Amino acid sequence: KRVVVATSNPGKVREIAEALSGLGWQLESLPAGIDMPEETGSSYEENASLKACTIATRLSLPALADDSGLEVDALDGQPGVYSARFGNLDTDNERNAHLLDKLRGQGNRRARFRSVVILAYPDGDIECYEGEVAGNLLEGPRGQGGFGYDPLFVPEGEDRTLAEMSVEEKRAISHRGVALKKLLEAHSG
Ligand code: ITT
Repeated sequence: KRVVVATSNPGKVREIAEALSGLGWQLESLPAGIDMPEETGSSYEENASLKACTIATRLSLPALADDSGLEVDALDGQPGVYSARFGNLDTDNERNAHLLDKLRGQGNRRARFRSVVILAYPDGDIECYEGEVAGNLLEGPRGQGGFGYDPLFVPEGEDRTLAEMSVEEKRAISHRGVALKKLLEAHSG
């Protein structure tokens, strides 16, 4: 079946395509001229549903969206749903530097990524899947893979950052990988 991947983030497109390759769905990116809606919700679930439902209705096709973020214990869970605009900064590098600044001298480096994936249908039906991964934040970036805060984040039980892993390795343990595995299982067999 045809499914639109409703995201403007190329890193998410890559990870979703890899994780769902076994389903045999025809995953399509957003057509030119179709913009993502503004994220006005206050939770991952609200924002994922807003993104998936808006695009599904607009294109009359099933649409898959992810809303995700990084929750840092020492910052009381920030940046959370505001991870994409942390510090009002425009690039991953600037946001990573800002996060390191905020955590300078902080011994508690615990954090987790959370993802809510929603598959919405034009008739209004939705399916919702969640995943999370706990870990620790380094004091400087390592690795070139992934996107966002990946170069700073070492998952629990690992010694490499998510940015030092392949797309397959990241999928096996990441918040988004966990959520997408649930979707995959719900649609296999
Ligand atoms: P779309 O809304 O168009 O999908 P976005 O990047 O704005 O793209 P979000 O609103 O869900 O997506 O923001 C999520 C932000 O959280 C993202 O920009 C990163 O800064 C961070 N993030 C989420 N998942 C991540 C991951 O797997 N690795 C690193 N950072 C991640």
